[in-house]
Amino acid sequence: MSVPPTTSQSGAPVASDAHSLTVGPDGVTALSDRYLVEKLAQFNRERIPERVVHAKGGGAFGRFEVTHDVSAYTRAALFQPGAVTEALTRFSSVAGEQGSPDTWRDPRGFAVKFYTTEGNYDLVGNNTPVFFIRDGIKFPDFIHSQKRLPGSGLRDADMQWDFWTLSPESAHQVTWLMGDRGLPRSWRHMQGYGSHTYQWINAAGERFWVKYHFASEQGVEALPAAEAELLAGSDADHFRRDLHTAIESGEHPAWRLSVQIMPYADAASYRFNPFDLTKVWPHADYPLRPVGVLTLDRNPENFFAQIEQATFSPANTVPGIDISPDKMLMARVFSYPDAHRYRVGTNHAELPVNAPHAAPLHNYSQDGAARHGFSPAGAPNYAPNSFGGPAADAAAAGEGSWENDGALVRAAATLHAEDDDFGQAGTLYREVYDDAAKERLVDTLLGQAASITVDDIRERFYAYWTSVDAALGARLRAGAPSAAPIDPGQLG
Ligand code: HDE
Repeated sequence: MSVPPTTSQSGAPVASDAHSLTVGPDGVTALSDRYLVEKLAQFNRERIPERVVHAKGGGAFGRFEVTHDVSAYTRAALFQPGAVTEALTRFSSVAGEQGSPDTWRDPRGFAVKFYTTEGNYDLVGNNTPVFFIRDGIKFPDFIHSQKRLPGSGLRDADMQWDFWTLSPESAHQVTWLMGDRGLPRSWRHMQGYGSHTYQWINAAGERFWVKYHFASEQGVEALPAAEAELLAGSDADHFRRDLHTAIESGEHPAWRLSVQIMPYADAASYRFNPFDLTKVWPHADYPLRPVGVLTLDRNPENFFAQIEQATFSPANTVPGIDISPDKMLMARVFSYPDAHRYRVGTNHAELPVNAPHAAPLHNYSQDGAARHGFSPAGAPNYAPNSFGGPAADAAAAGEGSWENDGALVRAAATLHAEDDDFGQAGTLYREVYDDAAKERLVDTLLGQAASITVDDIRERFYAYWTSVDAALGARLRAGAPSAAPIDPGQLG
């Protein structure tokens, strides 16, 4: 079979991929062997910084199809009746590094990039509807406590539970994490959530608060802890393989997107702080309304170019969608573009996977490392100008807004009638977890208790779970590990 000649990166055919250029067959290697130097130098630079969280993941392309009319609540083009929008979704774990096992207990990232006709919209959520903290200023500390001890470089249960038991707002999410959602059977068998409250703005400029829910059409299934442990050793890429194989074989995973919609004025008096990321809005208060279906039907052609270099940001909103006064979300819209500039580069948004696919680009951004896009010669690179350059247009931008007043303070958010740190965690345990799920939670927590070595922290661990549910706390304390960790099988 005739094949093209191998070339250098500048396109010139090369003489050999097997022999360096030497003085005689046994002599010194010539530094002038440009191809040898180019090949080794490129190899040294193949890795970019991994994501500091959500480093391990995988993803696929597909489309989002609107199935129900929500135009009364948002003018966003991608949510209009009949709209079909190309999408990219990346799933991930949180604390593990790039090579870590997919099946470690962890929340999973569920990040969707919609290539809409009004620009790219990124909905960067998880497989749980809440989060561990409610103020972004705690995020680096939280992640430090979940990763590795600075001295030994080892992960450490004392550190994890020290942080969690000193941060009671974490209880709801930790109850999700230590339950079945912390070990999904695969990325296909888990839900997705926007988690935060976002703002929708309709064509008349009316504002609404919304929460996003992606319901897996494959069903929601958990991976038994013992099986997860075996897979962690036998197939670290189990979830990545599962998704790739399913799509290759024509089994296209899908999720039904629904939203909860809260009238703008309800926020002030709602029984929970609607912008507190550690809380859900009970569906009885604001029922789910169907919007459309996300289907993944195309594997990446190149994992590094299309998944490793993909940059998802909550800052990427489109007309008719905006953020909300959720302290975590307001921190994220700064942090993500900052992470992208550091990890991928100043012009990360120019890469094909991150550039708009269905919307025109008109702005005065220019230059920067590895820049390759530019405006036509003679086009102005400043505004305002009298040479026909683009002009900002508030009506086209369709931005949201909310009222704010008061002195600058550093303080906890205003408590609403039923705000507390353990109530919704207790409801999740008592009313959502069935008996089998409760047993699996107890199993997991006894294992966690057995790995805590500092008595004070273990005591706080029991108090934390007693605050979630008194019977659960008593159960854990009674099952308190002896010197030798309890074998979950002894739960009886
Ligand atoms: Fe992230 N998060 N995050 N996070 N996050 C990142 O962005 C951050 C948070 C989530 O597949 C980083 O590009 C801050 C909540 C996903 O590429 C970083 C805070 C939720 C992904 C970052 C949070 C998420 C990330 C790392 C507290 C669910 C992977 C590299 C205010 C609602 C997206 C990067 C992908 C990635 C910052 C909390 C989900 C460091 C500061 C809450 C799914 O910028």
